[in-house]
Amino acid sequence: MAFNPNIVYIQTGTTVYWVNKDLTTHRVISNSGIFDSGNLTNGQSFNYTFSQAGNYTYHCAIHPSMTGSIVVFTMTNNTGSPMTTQTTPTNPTSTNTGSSNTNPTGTGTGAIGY
Ligand SMILES: [Cu+2]
Repeated sequence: MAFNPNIVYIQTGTTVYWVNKDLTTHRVISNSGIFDSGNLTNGQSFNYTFSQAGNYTYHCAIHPSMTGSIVVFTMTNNTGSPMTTQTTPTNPTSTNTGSSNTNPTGTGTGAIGY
């Protein structure tokens, strides 16, 4: 008897479902006590949504040798800020209209390579 998969990696906000595919009753319980499925008989399921990053270990209350963990991470971009889903451009009107090319002042035209 085991949890399969034994370790699950998810992003914050993901709901994890446990389904008892065994004929034996099992009970998923968090080691820290944040979730408890109660007894699950064959075919019954339990779900829990992980909203904070962390490593959540759990076991079966009936069979303590059955253990597993859920690793919850927050996806970040390269600035370290949480990624957001952007539906509209934040800056749809360009501020660079090409004025640097259309309005050359021409005062430094001979400066290169003197
Ligand atoms: Cu069990």
